[in-house]
Amino acid sequence: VPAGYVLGFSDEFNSSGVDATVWNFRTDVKGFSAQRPENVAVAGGTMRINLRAELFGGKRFTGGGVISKRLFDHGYFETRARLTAAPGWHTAFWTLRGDGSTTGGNQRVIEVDGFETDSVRRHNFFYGIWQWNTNPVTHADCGSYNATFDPAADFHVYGFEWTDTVTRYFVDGKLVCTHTYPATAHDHAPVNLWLTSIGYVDPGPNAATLPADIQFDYARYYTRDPNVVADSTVTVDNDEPGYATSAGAWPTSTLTGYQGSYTRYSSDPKAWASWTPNLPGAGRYAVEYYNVQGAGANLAANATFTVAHAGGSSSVVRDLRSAAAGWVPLGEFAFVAGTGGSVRLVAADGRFLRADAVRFVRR
Ligand SMILES: [Ca+2]
Ligand SMILES: [Ca+2]
Repeated sequence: VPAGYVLGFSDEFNSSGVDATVWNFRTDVKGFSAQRPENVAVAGGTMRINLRAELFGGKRFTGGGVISKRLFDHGYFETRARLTAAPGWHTAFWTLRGDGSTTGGNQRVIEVDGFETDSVRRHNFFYGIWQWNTNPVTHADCGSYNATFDPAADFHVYGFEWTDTVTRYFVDGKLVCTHTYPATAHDHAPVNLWLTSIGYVDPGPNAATLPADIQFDYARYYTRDPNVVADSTVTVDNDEPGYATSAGAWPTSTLTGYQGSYTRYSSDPKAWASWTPNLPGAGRYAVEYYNVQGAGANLAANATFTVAHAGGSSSVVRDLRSAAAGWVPLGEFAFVAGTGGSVRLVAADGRFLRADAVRFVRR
């Protein structure tokens, strides 16, 4: 485990049966196989993926795997696994947002492959990052590592560290590949963890070599900050750190705002307010402004929000007079970690400017 990390999650697979509160099953049909929950078992201290020759889902073979129900942010992921020598199988320890029913779909943003390996060349581990929400889809390759051992003969430890500027890949604790990139190169949306094996290697699995199996001894996730959760929402309320206004009078209003909190207003036509969050990780966030209840007639019809984000600055105009009370969406933007992003509000028509909370919801 790289320095500075603490354990944030683990399943040691030491129970009897797959923990349904922790894992979904891979159930897609892809390549040469259909994936079935029936092929996954936890017993004897490991999670076993059984690989079979059977007719199911229009395929002649079945594989499977588990996908974490929870999302993960940046961190260090590790497993200990014994692979298979049966030909035709593609096994991976990897991340992608999803529930196991498909590897496609619009929910996917980023994929980080902690290892992928094909059983026919199973000593060859390949690594990379896929960015799925761009056109064209991009693939940043860390290259590969050729192990001197046979991964099907015994268990070995496989780990990868993922941050907003680097991925590092480890085998048996040894750093084998380092891939650096600018913090703005990828959208670092949270991901689910996949431990899976499917028939995917030409010319396909061979029934004479089946059944076979893959075993995983554990799945562990380490984080730099145990207080950060992947779904974190950062809210900056008025008078909290990160909130600022123009000089001059900003009286406290009798109108309440976010969670019944107090709010401020200004009638100065040159007034501005700004909110600067301290974001736990780089990635895409939905930005929302809290529109104060009951303030309609005094509010700006063309309130102008300037959102400073990783890709530059965007201007968003909202009619707060006709908007409902509560959270008003300002759009989704990519941010770097820390205090580099902000939202600044001016009221171009000189009406009241009301300042309450702005929140940043991790996508
Ligand atoms: Ca175990
Ligand atoms: Ca408030």
